[in-house]
Amino acid sequence: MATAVVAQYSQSNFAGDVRAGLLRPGQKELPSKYLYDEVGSALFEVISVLPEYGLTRADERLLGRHAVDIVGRLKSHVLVAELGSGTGRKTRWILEALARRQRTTYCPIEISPTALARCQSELGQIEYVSIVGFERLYLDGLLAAASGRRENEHLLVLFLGSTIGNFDRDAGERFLAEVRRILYPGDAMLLGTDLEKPVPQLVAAYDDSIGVTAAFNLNLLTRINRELDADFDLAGFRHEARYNSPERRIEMHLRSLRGQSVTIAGSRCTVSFTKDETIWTESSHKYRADEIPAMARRTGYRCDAQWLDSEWPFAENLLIAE
Ligand code: AVJ
Repeated sequence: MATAVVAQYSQSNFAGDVRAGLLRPGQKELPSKYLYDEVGSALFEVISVLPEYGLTRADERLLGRHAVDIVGRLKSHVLVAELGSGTGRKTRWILEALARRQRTTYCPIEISPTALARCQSELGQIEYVSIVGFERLYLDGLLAAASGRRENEHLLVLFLGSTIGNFDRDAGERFLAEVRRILYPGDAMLLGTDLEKPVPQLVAAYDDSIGVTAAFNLNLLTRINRELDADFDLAGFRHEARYNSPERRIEMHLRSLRGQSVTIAGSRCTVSFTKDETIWTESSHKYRADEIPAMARRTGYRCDAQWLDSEWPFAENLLIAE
């Protein structure tokens, strides 16, 4: 049905974040949100269908199987806001289940304009669903979407795909608490979390045999070259996925294969790398099913229900704001 996009302005500071992350003492890092430019978002779509990467399929399987049960646990009249919708493919199940009960407004919140456009065309045709997209960072977008809620409309926040795993554990909890401050008691959040599994399986999921994840990671350097007028030599860096057991997370790094220096004109800096030094580009934390209800309680929710996939350990968690 109706679709619209609200407010497009650049909300983040790529040049400044690159400069800060590469000049900091110790481990160099880049924020993982910058992986998702047009090419990065397209590569992630490919990753999500790789045989080694079962996460997205597990998420979608759970939503497909349990959408009716999930929706049945919500109050009537919900406004749906999705954090990092991507192309919105998995969300169809939830929207269709909701639209069977009532007219529904869906607000995808997404920093990638191409992903947002795809989401709007993918989901724009569902009867009784109107889409209002927000090209914003998560909390800004959620505030904006929540301000459009009608009286006695409850919010359902979708945070799928284990995107929460990109935050460190503490920051993930702080984020849940910040979302909670925007919610009213009785509002809901559907949280997808990837669960622990054998390390070789996890490493393969983030270092696939045909190199799509490697391209996804290295694309960040081409993006810096293009948008910030830098001279990274792509052949001088290699993708690496490692499991950090104490932290229970996969880390993606880009390893410098030799001593080298790189000039990033748009960030007004030159960065030097020693041989084998890495740039840490992403973390993907893994959870135990029983730690989610505990996280929920600490951040102002109760975990009303949890659905688990048996093929690829993954949990869909329905949190209700207390
Ligand atoms: C989209 C954040 C869930 O962490 O598994 C996939 C991103 N990175 N392969 C993840 C990703 C490398 C993905 N999330």
